[in-house]
Amino acid sequence: MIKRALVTGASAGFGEAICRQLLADGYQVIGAARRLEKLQSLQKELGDNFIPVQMDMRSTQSIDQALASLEGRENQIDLLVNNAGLALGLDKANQADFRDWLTMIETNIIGLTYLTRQLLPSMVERNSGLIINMGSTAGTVPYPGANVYGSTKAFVKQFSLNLRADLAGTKIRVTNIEPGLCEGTEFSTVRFKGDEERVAQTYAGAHAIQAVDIANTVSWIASQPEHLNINRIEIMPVSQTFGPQPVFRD
Ligand code: 8X3
Repeated sequence: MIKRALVTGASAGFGEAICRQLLADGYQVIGAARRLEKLQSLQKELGDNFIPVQMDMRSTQSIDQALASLEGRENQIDLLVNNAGLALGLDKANQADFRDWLTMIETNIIGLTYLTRQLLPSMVERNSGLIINMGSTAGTVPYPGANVYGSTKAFVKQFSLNLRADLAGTKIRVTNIEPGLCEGTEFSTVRFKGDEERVAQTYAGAHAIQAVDIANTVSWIASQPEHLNINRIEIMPVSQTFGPQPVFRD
């Protein structure tokens, strides 16, 4: 039987690359994102095994509507890739825009947990499923300006591990992917609110992770034998290590 995946944040970046890879792996892929027209033009390229669905992760109502439009397919998701998420700003906590914090919490935490909660019962009922959450090295390694972004990803990591605890005794698997510095996606353009010069400065010479690297990782996790659970997988470019030097000030 054909396997079915649901990928959030599917209209660009990691999500789009993950959709392409899963289609190549033989999945039927439901691609969810806010920008329906981008998904529709992807469908023209990718074919009917790619099913676009409009979903705004900041709205539980939008998630409900999206799932209701899937005509029962939502009850047979073999692979949920909770990829949608964002970072906004790199200001210190005393200067950050609280609305940015809220947007990150709503998307990275509330949207992700709500969608997962909606899909879990059918997975448990079928005693089958794989959930891959998009965490970040920022969920483990603090750095200046990561404040709420890093904290949301720490939540995603611990939520993934706690899901494993709740799902003990079932065949459902959960993995947290924790990428470090990534380039070539909208992530940094969004973070720096369109300031392409700042994006270029951030990634100059980094030879950072590419979306296709993460898509390959998802594909590898999903192809592991059913008795194995990859709990966490942390990935950095070779050029990145563990945070900046401390700043001393008299
Ligand atoms: C993205 C990794 O290092 O830009 O989650 O925070 S980093």
